[in-house]
Amino acid sequence: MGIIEQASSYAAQIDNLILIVGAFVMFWFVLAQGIIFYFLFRYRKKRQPKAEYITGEKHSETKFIHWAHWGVIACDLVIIFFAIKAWYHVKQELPTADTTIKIVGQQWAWEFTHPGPDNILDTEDDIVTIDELHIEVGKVHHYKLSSKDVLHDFSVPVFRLKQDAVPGRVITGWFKPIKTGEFDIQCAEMCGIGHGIMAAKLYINSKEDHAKWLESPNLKYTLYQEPKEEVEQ
Ligand SMILES: [Cu+2]
Repeated sequence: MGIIEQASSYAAQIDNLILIVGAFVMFWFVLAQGIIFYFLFRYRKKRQPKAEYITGEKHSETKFIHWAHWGVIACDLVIIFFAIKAWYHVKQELPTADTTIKIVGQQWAWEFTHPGPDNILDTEDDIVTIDELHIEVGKVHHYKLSSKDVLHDFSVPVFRLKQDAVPGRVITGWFKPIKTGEFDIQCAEMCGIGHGIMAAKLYINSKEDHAKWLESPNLKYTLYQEPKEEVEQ
């Protein structure tokens, strides 16, 4: 559904929630407009030349407000129920990780640390990239999100995922990509003059392609690394 593809396991759930809100809004909009136009037509001057003054205090009159009022509250309860369910699934639950990545936001780029072929972070074979994230389809990914400077927001529209990066904190979250392809990542929190161009690419690959990339990650940008001091024997 929708204009933007659904590429995570929970994308459909988020879309359905928005659909429920849209359906309720549409229902009340059509109903209210229908009543207005019905009255406009029914009590037009030709049929009702003399206007009546109604104070609107009788129960038979107030019920038109109260019924609609309770109806809207009932819709709210349904929305709140599904919203909490979605929130709990995306932000509170943490399915067991198949792999864990590190994401660091900074003015104005994203730095991704992939665990490399051994699938363990903070080891020699980690692959650090700038503005490109390479992941494998169908795997549950945990991410450890942090920021080097100011507030950023890690936003992946095809995942229906947004998570603030807060300086001084490491925030853990998860996603499970369900289709391969090349998608957008964008910072979604005003973070300075370069905020608008703080974008990155997400590459969701098949198992085979991802294994190939791990073997030879041809990187567009490489990080500057302090040259290792050679110890003379
Ligand atoms: Cu930003």
